[in-house]
Amino acid sequence: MHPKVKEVGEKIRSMEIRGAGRIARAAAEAIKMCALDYQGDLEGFRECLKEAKNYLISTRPTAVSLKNAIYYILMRTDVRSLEEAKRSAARAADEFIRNSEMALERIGKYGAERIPDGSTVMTHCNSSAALSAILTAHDQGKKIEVIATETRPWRQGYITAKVLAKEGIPVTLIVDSAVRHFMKEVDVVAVGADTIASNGAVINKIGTSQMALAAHEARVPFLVMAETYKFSPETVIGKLVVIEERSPKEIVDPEELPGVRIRNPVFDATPPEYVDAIVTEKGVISPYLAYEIIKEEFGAWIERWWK
Ligand code: RI2
Repeated sequence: MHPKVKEVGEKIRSMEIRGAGRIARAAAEAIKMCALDYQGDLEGFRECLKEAKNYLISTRPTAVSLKNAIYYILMRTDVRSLEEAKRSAARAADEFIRNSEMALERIGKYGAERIPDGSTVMTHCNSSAALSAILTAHDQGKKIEVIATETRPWRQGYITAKVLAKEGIPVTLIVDSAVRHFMKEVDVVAVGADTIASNGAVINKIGTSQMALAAHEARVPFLVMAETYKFSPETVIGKLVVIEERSPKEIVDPEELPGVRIRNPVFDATPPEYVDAIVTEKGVISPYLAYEIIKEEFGAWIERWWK
């Protein structure tokens, strides 16, 4: 396997590279390298890319962004000559990365509209898309405060809190179990997404669905910031989103608790009825429009999956 693919795959698996958008862009870059460096015939090229695809996808099973990024490239290599296929792969990878960065900017703009001046925003984990909206609102001169959850076991909330503090945004870090306690001080919740299913369910960092429940109870708007490549075409044909379970060692050393079963699911599903809106680069939509987005963005792919 191409060394870059191996390296990126290992970093994604170990979460050195993490975040649904970031892993997608890193995978696109790795596939590009793999394509450009390939020596051999067209058939071998396809095999090589397929091997890279299967390996990269296996590293994190939940975030569809990873799969969508790779398929975005592979779908564009269906050409007759090797040289053309290599060029198409490189072009598609660059295009995916550029579009993904532009999407983040757009989401920032649209999302900021939903963050009022003087408001307190609650966020979970570390989402570039949610941060884009919060930072844009701040840049627009809005006086906002943020409550960020720690996000056990990886504590990605520390990254979020540091970024916000560096920008001069007042930020309070809380433990995940304090979400409901603080919800009464919150005006809007903004989180990211790893995958959005065709029924509008949002799969995001474990704890997101509890936050959505608490927001629903307190009548606080619950917003999800997600690029359209976080929508899952596979869910249209009935596949269920696999929730990744990682090593219990990420929580505690099992030897400290003999006889105790420890489980570490890293994502959960928030049903659409708890989501007020999904902010995408194509606009702010109801979660119930997920199927439409999937059809528009991935119609051709769905056909392929059916075959
Ligand atoms: P952006 C992360 O997953 C979090 O669940 C976060 O909310 C989501 O990806 C989206 O992140 P992890 O890789 O794409 O930390 O918005 O497990 O950056």
